[in-house]
Amino acid sequence: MTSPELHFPEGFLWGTATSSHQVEGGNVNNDWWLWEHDPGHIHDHSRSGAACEWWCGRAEEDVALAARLGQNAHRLSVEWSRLEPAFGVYDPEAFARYRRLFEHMRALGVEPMVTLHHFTLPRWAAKVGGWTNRVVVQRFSALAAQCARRLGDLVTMWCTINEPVVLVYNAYAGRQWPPGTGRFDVGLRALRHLLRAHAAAYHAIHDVQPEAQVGMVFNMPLVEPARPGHPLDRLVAFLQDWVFNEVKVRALREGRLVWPLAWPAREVVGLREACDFVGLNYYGRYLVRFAAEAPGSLFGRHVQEPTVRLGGTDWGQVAPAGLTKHLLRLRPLGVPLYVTENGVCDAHDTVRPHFLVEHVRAVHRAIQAGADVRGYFHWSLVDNFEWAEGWSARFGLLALNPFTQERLLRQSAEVYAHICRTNSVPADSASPEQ
Ligand code: IFM
Repeated sequence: MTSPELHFPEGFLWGTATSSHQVEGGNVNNDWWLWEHDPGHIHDHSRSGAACEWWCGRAEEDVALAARLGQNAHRLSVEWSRLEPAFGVYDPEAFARYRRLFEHMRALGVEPMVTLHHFTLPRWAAKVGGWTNRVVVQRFSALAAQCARRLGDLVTMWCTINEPVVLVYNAYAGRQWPPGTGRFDVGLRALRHLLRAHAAAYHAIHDVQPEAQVGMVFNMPLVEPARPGHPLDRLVAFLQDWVFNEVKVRALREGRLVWPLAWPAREVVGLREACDFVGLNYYGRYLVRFAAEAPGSLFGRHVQEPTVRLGGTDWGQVAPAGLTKHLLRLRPLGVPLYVTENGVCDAHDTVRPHFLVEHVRAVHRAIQAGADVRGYFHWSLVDNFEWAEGWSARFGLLALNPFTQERLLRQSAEVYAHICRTNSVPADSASPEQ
């Protein structure tokens, strides 16, 4: 007996997500390229190198395969260091390359959702202090206007900034990503500028392309106390949830940065109601335990449940209910929602098929409960360069050998294809037929 299907609204977008530096290859003119070439920054000592060779032509092949697998959308990013290789100088060839790709996608029936900033900065922008410098905010909004002008006939959905808090946490407050400043105050300044940059880009795009849909993308882990009855675990879980999640939700709603305790709120110029949709990146849950010796992580340590730990890194735990919960938390913003990333690091595809089905069901539950979710993008289409983890973290529906560029379909690619083609997922725990 086949199980009943949970159907999604007509026109729902089913896709995968990637970002320029992680797949294009040869992005020599950005801050990450320099960072990777400094020993000690990438845990497995690998480099992005040729990545998935998207820039030199494989993007078209991979997107065509995605279309054959039933996907009708793809989220990708444009590389700022290619479009504006020197301060104020745009490269028409780079715009033309993206035009060719977006035309190809449209011809295949694959809707492009395009991110303008996904972690990387041109070297010239990094040199002047990156997101700590207001000039970079102005240049970003100028870039957004250029993109709308030169690509707006092919792209109607723009994501301005990907995961601002993750970026600030790793790059400015922390030392894991460039520039590796390691200062909380600098992190706060960078965060304010990133939100300003979003607002400025939002208005700049709308000036050129009034019908565009412009949103921001947030990574929102589910943060819960490791010992639910323990007051200090509850306090640190509350604080971490605020810093990672609540601050962004409030920023969009109120147009200002609101912190817990007695920290003063700060207005962000132009931010209020400057969002046509919100993108949610959801990977899992962190259980947090009070740790007096960890002020840098707000006195909380993440506790891993060994049964679901994949690989050596702290990816959070498989917890689809958190996806429903966060979609419903974003619902009062009153704008359409997209799951712009959701995935699992799983080279052997042992967890991913089940993970995928359970998270898609979690999206369905959110829709049933009233959230206006318009699409789901799995991270990622193909294994790619995973920042400080290098090539050791594998998120793709397609397994990639970066030395030979050979791609192999993982089983989860077929599982997802069934969901995309039928616009539905089975209601019970049986996996979709392949
Ligand atoms: O690979 C990253 C992506 O660039 C941003 N969101 C999380 C993914 C997996 O870590």
